[in-house]
Amino acid sequence: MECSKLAIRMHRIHRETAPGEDENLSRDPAIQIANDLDAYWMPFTANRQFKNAPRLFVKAKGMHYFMADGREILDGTAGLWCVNAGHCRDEITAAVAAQAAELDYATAFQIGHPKAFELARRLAAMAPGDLDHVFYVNSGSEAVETALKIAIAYHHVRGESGRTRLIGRERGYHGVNFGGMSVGGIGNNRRQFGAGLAGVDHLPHTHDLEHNAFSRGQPQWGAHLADDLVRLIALHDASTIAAVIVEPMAGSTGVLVPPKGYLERLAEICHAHGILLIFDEVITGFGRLGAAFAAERFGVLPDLMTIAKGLTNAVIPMGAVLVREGVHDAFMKAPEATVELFHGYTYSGHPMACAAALATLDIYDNDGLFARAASLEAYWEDAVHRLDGAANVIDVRNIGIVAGIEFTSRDGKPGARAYDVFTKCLEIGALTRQAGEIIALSPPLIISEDEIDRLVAMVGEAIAATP
Ligand code: PXG
Repeated sequence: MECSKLAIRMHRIHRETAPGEDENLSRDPAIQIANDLDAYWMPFTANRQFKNAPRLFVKAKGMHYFMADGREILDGTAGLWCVNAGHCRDEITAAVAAQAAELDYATAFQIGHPKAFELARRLAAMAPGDLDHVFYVNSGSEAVETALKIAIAYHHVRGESGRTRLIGRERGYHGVNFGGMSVGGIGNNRRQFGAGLAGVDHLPHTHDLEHNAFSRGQPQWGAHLADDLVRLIALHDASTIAAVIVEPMAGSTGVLVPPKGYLERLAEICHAHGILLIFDEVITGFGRLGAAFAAERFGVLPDLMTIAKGLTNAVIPMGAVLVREGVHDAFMKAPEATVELFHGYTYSGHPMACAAALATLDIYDNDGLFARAASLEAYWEDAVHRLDGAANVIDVRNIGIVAGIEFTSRDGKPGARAYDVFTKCLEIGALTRQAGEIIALSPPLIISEDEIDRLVAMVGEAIAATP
């Protein structure tokens, strides 16, 4: 049965037919399999709420998804901040298909394959400063774990084994593995999982609507919040601190744009105390802020940078850590037969992922997508700020091709209003992303001005229809 029809029947059967109620349907094996919505435990999803009213994407092209019932949905979030070049690009599809036929898999341990080296060279050339070395992983979460391990190991190989402490930031998101969860600053992501890593502390977040509501681009207020690092250094002593990790712009907690001067100050304090600075650019990398990386846009060079998502246009999972020359070279002083870093994954530098990434980087280059994002930013900014006066909206903020729209909460139900706006948007025809009481927008960088207008109009209509 065609996928979309199957999905519609799944929905209907699940809602209307108890098991065994319909003899004809239960004899169809395809339906029996598809009818089992229970087996799939969905990530970051209210599973029972979803399964009572499933939403299924069955196809995508360019700026659009297509739902099981045939409706076209304008992708206002580039999937999950990752499909920066738009969906189902023929060049990537062809590269992945050719790679699957030529070299499906090769171990990355003690043996290489050409595309892994080629991609590393391309990424090093693209990255700012001397972020010239690339360690491959398969996701943003793995990139974060890897960066944290490299930071601690860096101090170890230099004889400063006492530097094991890690500093994150409140409202930071660094994936879901134990290191990333621990340095992350989201209560809900930590609550169920015990104490996490020992020796972790957090900077305060920079979100303050009293000072920064409705800012366009970087807010003026808040650079001084970086000075909290001085307090943490006084408390723990720099000799115990390995690294500070922040997202240059926090994405998943609702688009928290760094105040002017904040990242510069953070870098200055880190460097003065021998602490490595890690930028988690899983969301901000690959054009999202109108430059290859946020580090370039803000003119602040971290020691390590994590990337994923837009690296392959999300076609094949892949992440990486970009490492500065000096950090990498500290590992290269041991005898030649030494494995310098005892770390890696079965799928590090997977040939299919490398092929997808190379084809993706070609598209970014050929279509000039980062420059396109930069040139669209002013139009995007004006468009999203049309929502400034909308009902229950207490903030609209933006940078690059990203916007966050924040709502007042209904009594005792934080997040409920934004969730309703998200579902209403989908009904109307736009995919948005809910984060607490915020709706985040981050469309593919191929979006046209007309599509920006339509996206903002649909979000406006959804807000107006949401009590
Ligand atoms: N770092 C950052 C900054 C991220 O945004 C990760 C690490 C983890 O990446 P993986 O590939 O392991 O998921 C992310 C992921 C949201 C949302 O709602 C964002 C992410 C993941 C899930 C939801 O905005 N970003």
